[in-house]
Amino acid sequence: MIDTGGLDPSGAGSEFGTALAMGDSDGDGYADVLAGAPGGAGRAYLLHGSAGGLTATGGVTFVQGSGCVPGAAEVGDRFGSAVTLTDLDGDGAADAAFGAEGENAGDGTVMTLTGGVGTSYGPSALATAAGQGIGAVLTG
Ligand SMILES: [Ca+2]
Ligand SMILES: [Ca+2]
Ligand SMILES: [Ca+2]
Repeated sequence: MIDTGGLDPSGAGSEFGTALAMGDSDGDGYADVLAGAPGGAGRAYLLHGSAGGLTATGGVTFVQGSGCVPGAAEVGDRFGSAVTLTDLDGDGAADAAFGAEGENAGDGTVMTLTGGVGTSYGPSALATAAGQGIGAVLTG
């Protein structure tokens, strides 16, 4: 049982845990867990590892349009449909990436956070057709 403290992923239909990824996001040597909850607009939670296991202390909730996450949270976006926690910029700390398979009426998008900067990749950036549901699956 993970203590998620005040992050409250338990709302009905949140689909918490649909996607899970592990990586060390802060370089402290303990693996952290990124969990997607794509129900509704969708969100994702970062829980930090510690000597005592996963903890909600210092946990972060990611929502589109909040902090450095690009876009706006809209029902059906399914932000968090897939997540990865891997080092995208080579600085030694894992970076979060999120799929939102329902973004823009099913076009989908992949968002990355590196160095506090969020970037969104949709069909035009990835040179794919519309309506493909980009971000349904991510591997990293
Ligand atoms: Ca860590
Ligand atoms: Ca959106
Ligand atoms: Ca990094």
